[in-house]
Amino acid sequence: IPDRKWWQSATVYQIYPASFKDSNGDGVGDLQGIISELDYIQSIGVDVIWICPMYDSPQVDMGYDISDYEKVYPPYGTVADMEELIQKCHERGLRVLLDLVVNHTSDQHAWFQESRSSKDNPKRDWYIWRPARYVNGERKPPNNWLGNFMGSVWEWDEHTQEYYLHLFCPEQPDLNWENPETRQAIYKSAMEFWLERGVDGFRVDTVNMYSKGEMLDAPVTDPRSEWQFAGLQYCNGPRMHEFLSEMNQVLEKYDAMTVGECPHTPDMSRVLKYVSAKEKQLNMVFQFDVVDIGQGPYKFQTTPKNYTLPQLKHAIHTTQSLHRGTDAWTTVFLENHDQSRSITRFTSDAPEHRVAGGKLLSLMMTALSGTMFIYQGQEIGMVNFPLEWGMEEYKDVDSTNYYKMVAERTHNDPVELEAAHKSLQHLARDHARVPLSWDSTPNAGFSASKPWMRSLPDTAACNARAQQKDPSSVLGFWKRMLALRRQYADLLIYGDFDVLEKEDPEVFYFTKTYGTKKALAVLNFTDRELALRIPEEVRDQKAELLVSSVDGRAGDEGLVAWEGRVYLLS
Ligand code: TEU
Repeated sequence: IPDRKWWQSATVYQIYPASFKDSNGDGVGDLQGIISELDYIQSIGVDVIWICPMYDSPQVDMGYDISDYEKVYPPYGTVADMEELIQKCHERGLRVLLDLVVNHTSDQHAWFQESRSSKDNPKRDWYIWRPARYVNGERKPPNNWLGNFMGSVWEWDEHTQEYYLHLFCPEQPDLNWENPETRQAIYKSAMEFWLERGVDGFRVDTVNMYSKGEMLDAPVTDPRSEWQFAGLQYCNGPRMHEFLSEMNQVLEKYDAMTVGECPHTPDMSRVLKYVSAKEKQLNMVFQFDVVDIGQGPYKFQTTPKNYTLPQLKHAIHTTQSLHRGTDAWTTVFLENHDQSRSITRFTSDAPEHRVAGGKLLSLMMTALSGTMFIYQGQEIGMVNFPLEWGMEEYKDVDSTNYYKMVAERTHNDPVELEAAHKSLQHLARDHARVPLSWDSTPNAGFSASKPWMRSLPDTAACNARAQQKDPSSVLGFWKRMLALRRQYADLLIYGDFDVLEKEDPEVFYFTKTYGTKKALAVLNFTDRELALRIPEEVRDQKAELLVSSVDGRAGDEGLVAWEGRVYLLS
């Protein structure tokens, strides 16, 4: 089929450099660590690696606060190490994506240092500065928007007596995309510098936040707070498509691929406009329907695990529908560095179920259409922190700021603090950021010394080296499924998705259709045995078992706990 693109059938492996592999024993992962494990990465059966920010940074938000796009964070290595990594990947046919973080920089970036130095500095307008408003003589920020990491999105600057905008930490001031000079500087420094060095594309951070619109007050949804959720206002602003068209001209010169992060976008026609091929904006996006499941606008104020299987089906249906009858493309992912572990969230991390849960989710994902993304550790079935771990193990600013906010708001009410801790046990970004469990030696074989984050204790039950030798492991199953996905690409990667039995709370049934070919997935989302029931719509067809997530199944017997199957229908 001539108009298929290489990135459509690709599987991308996401690497978090701080926690992948430490080659020099300082407790922090690094680029040479990644280079040393390219055999491992390739053995999974992936085609592309995406490296989370490895740029120079004060690390207030783990590298999403960049102080120099053209330098590497010294504990990770150098630009020369990056060149070596890109070359070694290309030699083996692996492509390389970098994280493009250009909604904001670090406050330590030279651009912001100049911008904040005086009101008439030529770079003043490269960031978003506004005067205060005064209410009853009291100084107030320009609007009531809540930042992603708690508190106002506005920071007062004593020196020049104005506020600047930061949708994330105060140390992450937002760039002013309205200024054409700023945009040119971004393209040159953050994009062309690395495209010239051979990178194959970008995962584009917070890509729908560049155009801020009018910045009016957000409606009050949390009466306890002065600051209100404003995601629906600062995402998808009026000039987004114009900015992305311009950015795409740079990308096109290098034939670079893009996957944009697209939070707070319930309107599917907006999503479609970003990823429709004829619009020439982005190749694909990460929608949040699945990972935000069960959450309102306030992530940690949600009771953990309060979602139902019908909700999960609906969320998956939403993202899968994007490419149906359109010229758009979609993505498949359950984890990344901002999400807790999928086995814990969507199945069960109890010792007797975690392997089955990991395989069930692997089978589900590999049967969905779109470009597939696997996050480091997911391939071996890593799970969330043990419940005994205290607050001192949570290092992420998203987690610690939330906990601090609850402490302040409730004057350290132990019940409220316990609830906050519980919520973090389920949803904190920290769970994804622990060192990868390589083997069962100290520090999980990640580093020769104490790692920057504590490694998981259960390395005997879950580590990469043991699973590499064991075809019945979660890793063994991923390898098998990725090969099968390639073999049945028409159905599994490009097929049309339909949910059957939408309201069934225990079993997820879906079909994939491509021309006259058809497959049926049957997934038991409970920890109990269930009788096999084939939905009426497909009951009169011959079903041949293609694969089960449990070894040795014939296909006509009941489903064991967390078992998933794919049948070919004819
Ligand atoms: O995330 C942006 C984002 O919209 C969220 O997923 C965010 O992590 C969440 O609101 C926090 O609860 C991206 C990066 O993936 C994230 O790691 C960065 O912290 C953020 O941008 C700022 O660059």
